[in-house]
Amino acid sequence: MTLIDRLPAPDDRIVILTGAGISKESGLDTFRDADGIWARVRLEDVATPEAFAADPDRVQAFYNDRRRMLREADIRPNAAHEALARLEAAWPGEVVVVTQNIDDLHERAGTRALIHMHGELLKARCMACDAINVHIDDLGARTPCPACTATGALRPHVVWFGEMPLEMERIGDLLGDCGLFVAIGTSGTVYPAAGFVQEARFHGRARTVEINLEPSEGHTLFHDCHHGPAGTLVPRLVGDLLAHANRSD
Ligand code: BV8
Repeated sequence: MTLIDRLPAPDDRIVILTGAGISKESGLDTFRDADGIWARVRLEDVATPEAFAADPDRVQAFYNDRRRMLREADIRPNAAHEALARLEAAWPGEVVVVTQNIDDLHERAGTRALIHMHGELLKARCMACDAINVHIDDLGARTPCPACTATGALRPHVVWFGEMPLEMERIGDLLGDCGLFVAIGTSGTVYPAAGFVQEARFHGRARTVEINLEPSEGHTLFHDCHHGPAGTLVPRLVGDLLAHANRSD
C-alpha cells in the first residue's frame, strides 16, 4: 500500500514543506513538543524584532546556543533528509524543498533546490549594509560586518515573528503549479507556512500529503495523512514515488 492514493505524473513538480519535526531524529529540538524550545523560553523574548531591540545580547545568546549545538559532531542529517535528496536526484520532474527550519541539514544531505523561508542559523545579516554572509561562530555586539566593517550591526539571518518570510512570491508560484505537496514534521501552527496546503490544493492542483508524528493543526486539509517518525515514513514515501517513476519509464 503506497502512502499516496493518487501518484503524480513523473514529470510533475513536487513541493515539500519541512518543519522542525524532520530534524528531531537528528537531535535538534522542535518548538512545540513538550520538550520543545518554546517550553523553555518565550518566543516573544527571543524571536521578535522587539525582543532584539530590547535585549540584543539575550537574543544573540539564544541563537549562539543553537548555532553551537547545530555544529556539534553528532548532529547530522537523518534518513528523512537523505531520502528527500535522493528524490530530488532521481525524480524526473522538479523537486523543491521549502523549509521552515534554519538548520543546514537539508544541504548537508544533498538537497539543492531548497528555500529557507525563515532564514538560516549559519548566516548573519548586517543592519547597516544589508550584506548576508555565512557566520558559524558566536555573534555579538562587537562582531564586525565582513562587508562594511560596522560593529553592533549584525543579527542572525533569521525571520522573526512579525517579519515577512523569504521568497514568498517564488513559493506561491511553486504551490500554484505542482502535482504533489508534502508537509513533513510541522505542527501547522505558524503562518504563512501553515496555509501552503490550502494554496497547493485549492488554488493549485496538488495532491496533498501530511507526514507528521501526530495530526497537525491543519491535518484535515490534506488528502492523505500518515503519522509516525519522519525517519521511517519519508524513505517509504520516496520509495513509492521512485518506484512509480521507474514503472512509468
Ligand atoms: C508574518 C525562525 C506578516 C526563528 C520562525 C502577530 C503579529 C505578527 C504576526 C502574527 C501575529 N499573530 C500571528 C501572526 C503570524 C505569525 C504566526 O503564525 N504566529 C503563530 C504563533 C500564530 N507569523 C509570523 O509572524 C510570520 N510573519 O506573518 O509576517 C507580515 C506581513 C507583511 C509584512 C511583514 C510581515 C513569520 C513566522 C516566522 C517566525 N520564525 N522561525 C527561529 O527558528 O528561531 S517560526 C517557528 O515556528 C520555527 O522556526 C518553525 O519554523 C516554525 C514552525 O514550527 P514547526 O516547524 O512546525 O515546529 P513545531 O515544533 O511547531 O512542530 C513540530 C512538529 O513535528 C510537531 O507537530 C511534532 O509532532 C512533529 N514531530 C516531532 N518529532 C517528529 C515529528 N514529525 C515527524 N517525525 C518526528 N520524529
